[in-house]
Amino acid sequence: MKPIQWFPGHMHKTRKLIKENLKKVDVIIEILDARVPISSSNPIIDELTGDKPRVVVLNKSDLADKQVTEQWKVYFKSLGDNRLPVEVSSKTKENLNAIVRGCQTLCVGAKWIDRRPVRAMIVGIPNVGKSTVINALAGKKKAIVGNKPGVTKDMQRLNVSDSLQIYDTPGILWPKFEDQDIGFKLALLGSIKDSILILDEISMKGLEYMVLKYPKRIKERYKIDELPDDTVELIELIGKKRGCLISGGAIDYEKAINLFLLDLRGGKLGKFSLESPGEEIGFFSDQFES
Ligand SMILES: Nc1nc2c(ncn2[C@@H]2O[C@H](COP(=O)(O)OP(=O)(O)O)[C@@H](O)[C@H]2O)c(=O)[nH]1
Ligand SMILES: [Mg+2]
Repeated sequence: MKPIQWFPGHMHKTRKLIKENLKKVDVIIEILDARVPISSSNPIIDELTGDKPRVVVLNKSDLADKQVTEQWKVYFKSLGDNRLPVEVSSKTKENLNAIVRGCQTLCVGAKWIDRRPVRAMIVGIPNVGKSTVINALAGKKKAIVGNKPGVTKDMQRLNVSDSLQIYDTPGILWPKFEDQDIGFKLALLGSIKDSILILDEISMKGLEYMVLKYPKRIKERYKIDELPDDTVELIELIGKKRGCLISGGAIDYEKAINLFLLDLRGGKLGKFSLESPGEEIGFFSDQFES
């Protein structure tokens, strides 16, 4: 995965294209990563779409904390009648039909509903699973996978069924930049490569978060009875248990933290979410303590 460069010119063009194309659709299908529904949202969608009905897709639910995803559904529902949150996994194809049903539900009563399919536009930042969703919905029909960073293309149209027609985002949408915490969470999940230089520090924060939310998993995975308060000490313990050593027998911290990161991303620590409704933002960007 190459890092994506966000040029103001492209962002401006995408914004304009979305605005134009919004007029042609009845519904927005907003794809979010269920583990980070706020951090994986794009800031212009709320601003541009107004009252347009929206299916809020909490995708990758196979990786997310089920209980937290439930809370997110309640949260998104509370934002208004024009939003319909659904929880899906486009990878395992679980509950995919909820997207199709959701589009229908949001258009009940429309005067054209018996005459033509619902037209929906799929939007979302890179790596939330747009292509996987489109392909899964398309079944054997052909759809395009993969992003070409910075390239704005015409909308791709796809007939999912007699009742639903979907269009792909006309351009690449960017994550929220204003908050460092957001970039850190996306980097931890491997969804952006921008913050790679401080990935070790971000991983430490990730470990701290896991200890806070899912202490049992850490204990079980690394066979540690009592978790130390200090994260550096914990890394040391993990390194010791897993034989992450440099010559002379000292702990290889980098190797140990990387092991944790691979475990986290590889699902070895179970399903987890990195944000919950009402939780204060700032945990991940908090000053890294040494
Ligand atoms: N576990 C899991 N992985 C997913 C899911 N949806 C997409 N992915 C993975 O996330 C990555 C990005 O997906 P992609 O469809 O290319 O995202 P896009 O950039 O939004 O089009 C790929 O490695 C997918 O296999 C899902 O529901 N569950
Ligand atoms: Mg894609």
